[in-house]
Amino acid sequence: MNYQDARMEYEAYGVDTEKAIERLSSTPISIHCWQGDDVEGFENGGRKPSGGIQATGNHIGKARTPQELMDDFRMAISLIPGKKRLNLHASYLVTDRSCDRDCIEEEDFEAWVEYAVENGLGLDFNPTFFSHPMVRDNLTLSSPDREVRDFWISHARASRRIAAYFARELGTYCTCNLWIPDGFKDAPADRLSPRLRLKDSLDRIYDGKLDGVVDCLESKVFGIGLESFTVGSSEFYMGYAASHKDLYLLLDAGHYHPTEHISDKISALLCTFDKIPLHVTRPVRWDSDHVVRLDDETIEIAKEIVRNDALDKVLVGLDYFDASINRIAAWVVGTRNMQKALLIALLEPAGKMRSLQEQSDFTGLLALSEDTKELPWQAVWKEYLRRQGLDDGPSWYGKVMEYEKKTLSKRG
Ligand code: RNT
Ligand code: ZN
Repeated sequence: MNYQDARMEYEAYGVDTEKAIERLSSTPISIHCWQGDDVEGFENGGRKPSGGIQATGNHIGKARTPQELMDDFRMAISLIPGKKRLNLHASYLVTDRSCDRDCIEEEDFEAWVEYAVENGLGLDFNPTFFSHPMVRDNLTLSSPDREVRDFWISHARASRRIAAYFARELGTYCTCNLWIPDGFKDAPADRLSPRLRLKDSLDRIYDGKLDGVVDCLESKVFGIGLESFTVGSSEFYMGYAASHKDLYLLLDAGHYHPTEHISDKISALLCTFDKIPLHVTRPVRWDSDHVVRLDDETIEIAKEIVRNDALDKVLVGLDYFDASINRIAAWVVGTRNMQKALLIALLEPAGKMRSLQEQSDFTGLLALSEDTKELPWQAVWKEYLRRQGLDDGPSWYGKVMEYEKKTLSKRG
């Protein structure tokens, strides 16, 4: 179907496709750097992820150096429409200094600022609390060992300063997201003490607002090897964030019980918070971090953002790492799927649906929701790609395969 016909079909439902395209193009997606190298980072030539997370698979062409990761990411974003941000971890520093995580500085990330400017990207940031010898007995900020806690507090504080530096240099906000693996494999005897220690550590980390930094806390339900208890649970961080100014709860789609969905949590948090950072990912049976598909939950997340007029409040970030497939394709497919979900949501006759609900006309609501599934959003998507200077067909995949053949396959 051509775009003009699609536009008219939507008009009959009171939906303006031009507005939808416009809004989609101005909505940034924060793309995670760590899909490119299986979350290894650049310290000591890269460290396999630990701390309850795992990248499985061994597809050729993992990025091994900052240059390779930068090249691969540039390739990926050349095939992704719209506004993009790059989400970095502290372990991706680019430096000749020998500095441990408690001493990282702005200069260790200068190369990324240059890269961001060159490629028109905003930056987001994460302190890295995993894959490091100072993670003792799977504990960091909640460790009973004061030396361990102090080390990680210094790391978090240094990370916030780097986030402020990114915000300053790039003239856009920078999220600084704290996720720690802390937990126990088997049932603990004392759940409270580690949580009180974590609370105390957070008090020492967040001792004042930094310009441009959006401080986030990411909760989790369990990790591999840490199945019985997670110190930083949802309730823990929600209570902490809600009772502190300028702190936000980050929702990761893989960090809840399998029948719980973050799409339902967005409106709940909107009642209290003016920002909601997300990690959109796809849990398959557990927090497996599969590439985001255009599935029901991803669409529902997008609808909850759009219906509640929260495109400026919900900060959409991605978080997955599949090492078993071409990593550039993983970036392109997952990011485009998030964008397609947002487009589908932007094309919903939301006002009409809301008023049917308010009138308790649930038959009408069911009929309209199902009828709108027949509307030609794909024609609008293709038009969007063309306007963004991209092919509207599957040719992107050929380009990725060519890059794999020419570049990725030469890597050892
Ligand atoms: C882990 C969290 C966390 C990490 C990244 C690498 O379960 O989801 O966000 O995936 O920080
Ligand atoms: Zn996450």
